[in-house]
Amino acid sequence: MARSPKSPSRSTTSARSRTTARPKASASAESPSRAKAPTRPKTAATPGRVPAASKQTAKSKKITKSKSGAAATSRAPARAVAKKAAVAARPAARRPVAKAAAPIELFYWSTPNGWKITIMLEECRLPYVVRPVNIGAGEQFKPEFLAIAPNNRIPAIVDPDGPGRKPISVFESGAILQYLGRKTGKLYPADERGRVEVEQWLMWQMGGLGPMAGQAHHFRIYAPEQVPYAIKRYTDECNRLYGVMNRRLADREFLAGKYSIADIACVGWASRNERQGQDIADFPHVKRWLDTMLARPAVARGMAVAAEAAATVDMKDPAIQALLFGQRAR
Ligand SMILES: N[C@@H](CCC(=O)N[C@@H](CS)C(=O)NCC(=O)O)C(=O)O
Repeated sequence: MARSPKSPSRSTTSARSRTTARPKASASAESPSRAKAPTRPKTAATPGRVPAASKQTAKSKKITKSKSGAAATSRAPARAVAKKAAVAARPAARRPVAKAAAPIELFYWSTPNGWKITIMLEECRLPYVVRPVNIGAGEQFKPEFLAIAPNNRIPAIVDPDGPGRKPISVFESGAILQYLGRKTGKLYPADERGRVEVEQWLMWQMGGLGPMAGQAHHFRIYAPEQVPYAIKRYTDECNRLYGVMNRRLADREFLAGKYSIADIACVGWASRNERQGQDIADFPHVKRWLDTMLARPAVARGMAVAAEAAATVDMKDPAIQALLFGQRAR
């Protein structure tokens, strides 16, 4: 589906700041441990599009390779300089205007599933605009949101510059991470072995850590009645999953070896380990990984997006609980 619905919520949060103003320091997506100056995402990463700049570079390189004389290699830069000077000499109104990439629309609420996407967008330096979907006010049931997210759950995105340079919408956080990874070529390896490593841990989060931690939060914190069996069941299952993660991280820095979308999928849920009844000191490798993750500027920025709005929703309010916890087929 390629429709871009109007925002379910009236307010758009930090659209301008998300697409323009950016904090200065950031670690790059490819090199997790080194902080780099921020770079705008390269449009070359967009499928089907070769930006003018890279076409020119490729052409210049071809000339250099196909002709061996020094004169031949130096003519191309000279021509480029002359062309640049001619363009600069034109009146501003006649200069070609660089087309900025249209921002991705992110249908979002500040939760561990929503953070996966803000973190990925921040890591990839992709321009985006936040469309808040207040799940405490029932905005996830608005027809315009359901048109792109039929499961009435955030997050979802609309990318105006999708495959074939046409808009595309994507729901389910794992599918969105994979889409953005393929689109940018970042944090999701293209080779089959690397991809399988990432996908195993991404699916482990989607089918294991996320749902089990969600149930632990529900029965430990939100459920209107205490159900000891359910509390024990989901606290134990989380404990087992943290054990799996701890063993995995004992001999590698990140879940799939290198930093990837699998780590991004897990960090929000793992950051809430106390709410799941876990003592992180029991899982020293998870703790080391979590500290590394939370120290990444893009992770901190992603988890901070529209946090104030979500904090105003009282999850213990019976009306909100009825809306969120009493859902049946519609
Ligand atoms: N499997 C989905 C789960 C998304 C999900 O559970 N989103 C919650 C917020 S964390 C939501 O939108 N809840 C709204 C509701 O329960 O109606 C994904 O990973 O995208």
